[in-house]
Amino acid sequence: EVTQFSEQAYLLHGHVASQADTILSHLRDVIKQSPLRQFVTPGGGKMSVRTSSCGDFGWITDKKGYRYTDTDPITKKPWPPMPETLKTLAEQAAAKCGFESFSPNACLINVYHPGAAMGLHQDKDESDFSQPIVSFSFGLPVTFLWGGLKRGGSPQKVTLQHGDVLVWGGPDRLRYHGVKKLANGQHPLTGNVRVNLTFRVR
Ligand code: MD5
Ligand code: FE
Repeated sequence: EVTQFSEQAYLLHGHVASQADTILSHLRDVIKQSPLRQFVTPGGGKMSVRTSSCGDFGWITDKKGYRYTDTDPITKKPWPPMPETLKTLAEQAAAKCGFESFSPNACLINVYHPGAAMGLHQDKDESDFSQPIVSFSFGLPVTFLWGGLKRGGSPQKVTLQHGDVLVWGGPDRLRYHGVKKLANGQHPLTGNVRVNLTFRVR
């Protein structure tokens, strides 16, 4: 089942639920090599989500700003490779929504514990906004906030559940979005967390 929010914004309900076990085991392998960490934003605040990356590039933030790097600032080594299965699944989801030539080179891994949230923001640290973003959600459900192209106004609320996939491109690529504070809960595959992957072209 597909919900189309807008011209080029889609929610594929439960699309990767049947592959969750495989995907999560790849992620465990990645975070053994590049551990989850809480980044500090340029403003000095510690992010509530725990983050790592895989692929040719990883997204980071520190006092100097938001950017992509080819090495993990903790390990000083290249980010772990993006597991081929994950890359293929992201490309297939994008193709389903009309983005036939999507080939992500960065996968951001965000782990939300109860109380973690992400304020309204735009994903604009990439160089080519004609490339879509594909997101996979696992574990606990969360309320996703879907805003406009400018700050202000009240965003629409959408529940993202285990196995859900978002594909966001074209004019919708630069919408403000965020997630509400994660509520306590337990999920059979992830325990008390939500895992979100975003596949991007840096
Ligand atoms: C999440 N993660 O559910 C979201 C899913 C992030 C982030 O926002 O930056 O890690 S990403 C959904 C998304 C991507 C690109 C554009 C838009 C939404 N949008 O315009 O609404 O944890
Ligand atoms: Fe985002």
